[in-house]
Amino acid sequence: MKNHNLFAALRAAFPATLDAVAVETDNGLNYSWRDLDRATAMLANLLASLGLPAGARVAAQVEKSVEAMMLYLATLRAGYVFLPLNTAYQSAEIEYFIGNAEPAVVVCSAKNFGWVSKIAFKAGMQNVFTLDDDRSGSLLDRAAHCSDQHGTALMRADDLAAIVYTSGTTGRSKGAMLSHGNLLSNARVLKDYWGWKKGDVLIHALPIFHVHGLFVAIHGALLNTSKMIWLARFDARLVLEKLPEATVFMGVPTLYVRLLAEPALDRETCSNMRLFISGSAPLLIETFHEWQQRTGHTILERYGMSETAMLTSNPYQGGERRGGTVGFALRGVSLRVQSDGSQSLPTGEIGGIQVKGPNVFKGYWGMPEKTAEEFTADGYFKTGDVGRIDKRGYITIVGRSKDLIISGGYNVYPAEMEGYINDMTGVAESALVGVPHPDFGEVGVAVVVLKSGATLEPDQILATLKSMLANFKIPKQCFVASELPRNTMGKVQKNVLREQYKRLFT
Ligand code: MLC
Ligand code: AMP
Repeated sequence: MKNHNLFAALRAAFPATLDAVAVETDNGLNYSWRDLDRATAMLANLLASLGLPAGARVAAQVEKSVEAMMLYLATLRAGYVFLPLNTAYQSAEIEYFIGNAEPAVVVCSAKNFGWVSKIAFKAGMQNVFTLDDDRSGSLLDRAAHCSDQHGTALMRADDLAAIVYTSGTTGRSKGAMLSHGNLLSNARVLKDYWGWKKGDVLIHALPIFHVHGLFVAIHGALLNTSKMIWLARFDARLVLEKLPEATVFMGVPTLYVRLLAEPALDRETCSNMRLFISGSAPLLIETFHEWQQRTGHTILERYGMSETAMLTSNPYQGGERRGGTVGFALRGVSLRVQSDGSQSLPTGEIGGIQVKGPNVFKGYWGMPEKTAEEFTADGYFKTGDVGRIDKRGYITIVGRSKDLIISGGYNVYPAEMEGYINDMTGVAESALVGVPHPDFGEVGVAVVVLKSGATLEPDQILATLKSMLANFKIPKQCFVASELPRNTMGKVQKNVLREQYKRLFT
């Protein structure tokens, strides 16, 4: 049987001599290709020594580090399923993910070991390790005793490689199950389409617990034998400092906005660069044009999802990169725009975007009914995004049918936040809406109606949310209102609230 393990393909792209630098960090460390090979073998051996069942999940909520990336690669190599978790998540959120995904291994930072291990042990898990961004922790201590030789587990294309939690289109967070075949096919298509070439150097400035930083960026660089300049976190000045040594940069729109705010950004700084890629949220046309003027480069915007990896892209060559559009469906991706009544719409008409292809996920972990709801009878996945295709084939995303706020590239799910607010003593009901924001693109604003006689202040509501939930989810403003606008059917009119607060930050 052919081995479809994604790691096998990435490993096959390592250079023949393994001495060259594969990853250079912002604190002066260099990791060679040999280091990646040996350390992933040691970590894979550690995982293999735990006697985990096939398909076991390895959950990681750790700060960004090269070792954290190695843990991901080692999980693939050993044939287990990686489950990345945003570092901002607090205990209620982690409890949900652990309860839902039932990982066999949990890796967390030392400072969180107390509460994370309590949750994990309560859920019956035995393997909780620590890993910090200074190369310390019990995971590395244990792996240090393991052999630095390890084969690559034999996988079918359909076997799971990762579970990525996303709010999806409805309900609570759902684990999108991505297979080795999903991820590898996408990585290969992007390698060709974005013209990755010998000598490319990628600035990796994104978090590695989401599709963009974990898959698009890392797979892109590794599959092309490209060095990564590894930044622990996005810092506009540091990116500017590194640009002259790099050729490829990937960012969410907020990163471009923040880079543009740096006076030192100019053509000279970007003269070595080949490609700037944006995605995960809409890139404003103003940002697109300003970038062109300041740097002489045209940002290439692409569109994707946790459930599908990348779906569309503006062309790298042989066509115009059109601002405000997300380009064309990638090779192998069938994309159509449908009406509410499931009719395919003619060119230019706006409707729901549906997709099919080798990159489209296997379903939501443990939720067969939810999975079935999100697919059409003929096998297309309903993205929850609304868009149109123009005469030339360019796809434009005009909105979302799913109630979702994308803030600085992170998803905030209004129903989840409203649930927490509604549970507070004194609250009758609430609505969370997304409004434009100059830095994050869009942010949440909460409108809360109190029960008669209650005296809750907006600051108290925000402070309570902050004590429970990931910081990026916290509404940037909260208002107490006497009622929520409703239509004749009694449904809350979020569009009215969006209109009312649209100039709050701009
Ligand atoms: C941080 N904050 C945010 C926020 N990030 N608020 C709203 N939205 C965000 N995205 C808030 C924090 O809560 C905190 O508030 C304050 O800002 C400072 O926090 P920080 O951690 O110091 O922020 P910073 O480091 O500046 O982070 C901003 C950022 C980060 C833009 C660098 O958000 C980021 O890395 N975003 C990228 C997300 C990403 O990779 N998405 C890809 C998803 S994959 P307070 O009040 O606590 O001080 C996907 C599929 C696809 O969508 O197509 O790619
Ligand atoms: P996630 O659930 O985090 O994977 O977010 C995926 C969602 O991000 C998509 O369904 C889109 O709504 C949005 N998205 C990703 N890329 C773009 C883009 N280039 N333009 C507009 N929206 C985007």
